[in-house]
Amino acid sequence: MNTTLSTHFFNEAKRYIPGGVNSPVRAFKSVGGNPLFIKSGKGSKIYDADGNEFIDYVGSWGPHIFGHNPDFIKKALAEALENGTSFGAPTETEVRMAKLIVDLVPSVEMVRMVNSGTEATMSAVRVARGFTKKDKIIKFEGCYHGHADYFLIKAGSGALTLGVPDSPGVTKANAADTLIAEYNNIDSVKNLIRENKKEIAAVIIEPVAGNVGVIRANDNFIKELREICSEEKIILIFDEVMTGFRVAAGGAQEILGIKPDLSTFGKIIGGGLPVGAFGGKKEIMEMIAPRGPVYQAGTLSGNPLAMSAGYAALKYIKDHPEIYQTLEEKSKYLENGIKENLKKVNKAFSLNRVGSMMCLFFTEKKVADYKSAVSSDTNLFGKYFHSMLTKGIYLAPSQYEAIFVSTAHSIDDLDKTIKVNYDSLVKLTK
Ligand code: KE4
Repeated sequence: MNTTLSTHFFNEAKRYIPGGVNSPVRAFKSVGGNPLFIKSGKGSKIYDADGNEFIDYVGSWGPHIFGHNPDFIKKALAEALENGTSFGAPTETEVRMAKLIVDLVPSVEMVRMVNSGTEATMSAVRVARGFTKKDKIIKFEGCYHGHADYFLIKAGSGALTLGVPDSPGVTKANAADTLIAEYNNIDSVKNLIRENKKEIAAVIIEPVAGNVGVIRANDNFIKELREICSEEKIILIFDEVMTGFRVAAGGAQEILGIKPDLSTFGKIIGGGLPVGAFGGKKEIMEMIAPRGPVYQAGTLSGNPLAMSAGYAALKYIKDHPEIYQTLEEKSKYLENGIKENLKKVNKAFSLNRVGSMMCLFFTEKKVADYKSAVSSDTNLFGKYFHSMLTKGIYLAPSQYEAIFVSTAHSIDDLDKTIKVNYDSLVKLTK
């Protein structure tokens, strides 16, 4: 595979940008080799600087549920651009967007738009602390909530991938207020609450973890977590930056049947542009400035271009709820194909899937928490990643990320992926 231009761009990028990338997980560090510089995308395909074509399962890490550059989002953006890019003043599109999010997610009574998932989770924790007048939070080992200081403790995603789940630069004082529980282990939560009586403002959780591979919260666990938070007056925050509008129109909270107090969103709600949001109970959200005393702000929050792309994406979801059935069928088809291949090569690697997000773990352990996830053979994953890549399948360059099926992936795409998966597994396991 010719990667001359990508290599040239990467060498140049490393002179001006730390690690040559603007987000660490893009650098291929854990899988080896150099990242490909992508030039364009359309539907299920992306094309790199050297003209190589790939079936893309990263989808910009989740936003592209309809595939790359769908015409209806392009059209919405073009129309918005005619009016200008940004005003730093309220616009009608923001009202339409807020109403649509409130309409699609029953637990959200009010919502504030921001520019990334990190801003959303960071702000949700701040308002939970302001509302409860308590300082500590509980997060779960392996969950990733963006790069705000108080989350970079036992974090997932790129932090886990690069082996820095606890980042330098996070002060001891900050870390002291973040308590770590074990995913799907309700006793670990009960112990922390007992040891920190009346000091815990919030529990933040990925209701389907997508940054330690893919792990679904067990029904009993998430139900008990909801009950404990209510009893202890702890704000339950569902971080749905990845799962929001991905696993269902109402997110993971719809499929789990649990109502959090606050939810955070990102990715899909921007239609490919930088958008995050946090929302939930009115009495909590009214704590936020200028309505209340908890400060939160952003120059480009609710940006008209981003709102037009995001609104087009969510409006399509509202008007076409059947896409989730389509995504389920396509994702099940891919899952079954890979499971058939694993049987043929006599390998019982774990494949976890929730809707159109999934992860093939290179471990034969059942993966239900951080410990079982990190038993995966990341070297073998790296070889698998490159075997798939050189045959035209672009996966997330990390064992601890999800891959995503979009409505744009055709059966031919899935059949090719299943075939290349088989050839790669044969090569790696003989
Ligand atoms: P951003 O600040 O990257 O928009 O969102 C942070 C975030 C928060 N919560 C969850 C559940 C998330 O998955 C993320 C970001 N996800 C990673 C991919 N696993 C972003 C990719 C990257 O860091 O480049």
